[in-house]
Amino acid sequence: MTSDGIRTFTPRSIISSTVSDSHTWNLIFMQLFLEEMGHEVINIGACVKESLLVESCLENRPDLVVISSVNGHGFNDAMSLIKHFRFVPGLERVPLVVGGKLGVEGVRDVGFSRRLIAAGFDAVFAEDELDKFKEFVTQKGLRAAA
Ligand code: B12
Repeated sequence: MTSDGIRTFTPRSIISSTVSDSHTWNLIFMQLFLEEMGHEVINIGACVKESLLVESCLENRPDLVVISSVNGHGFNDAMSLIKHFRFVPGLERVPLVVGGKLGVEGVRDVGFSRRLIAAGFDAVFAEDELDKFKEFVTQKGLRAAA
């Protein structure tokens, strides 16, 4: 609540890479991007084991979880992650998205999005789809409101 009596909402996001991915600037970029939208961001970094991501989500109860990967193994790592993640009690419905350079064929998707969504992700974004990501965040009601 502000001094004017206006209710405030600060969405909390967790940003994580996948277990095999050691790139970090993508994570920093996504952190700043979400902070600009008013999010409190917990960036748990690169080469994150599935168990660490699960623990962090259970502890911090995020409004949104963003997985970012650019090393080319993103699709496979994300498929492995989602099979585990969605079966953890309490994490069945937390909004979870993945994006970046998910394969080794540039922006070519070859069914990645469809398969990741069928497996339990709420949305999948190509590296150049930041506008679409912003729209997703807004539609979910996850823009900070003063
Ligand atoms: C710097 C760099 C490294 C550094 C990383 C240092 C660090 N601290 O991060 C080092 C040298 C360590 C490195 C290592 C490797 N790298 Co490298 N690396 C790069 C490089 C040159 C730049 C990446 C970068 O920092 N970009 C700046 C950030 C801000 O941009 P970004 O990562 O692209 O993220 C943007 C988008 O992808 C998008 N995005 C990302 N995540 C998400 C999530 C969502 C939800 C959304 C909406 C958008 C989104 O938004 C961001 C802003 O636009 C790229 C080539 C390139 N020009 O992209 C290769 C590149 C990513 N690397 C590559 C590879 C293969 C590797 C290695 C596997 C090489 C090797 N054989 O060892 C290893 C990785 C090992 C591992 N275990 O992961 C490949 C990946 C291949 C692919 N995906 O097709 C690339 C594309 C080079 C290439 N053309 O082959 N790398």
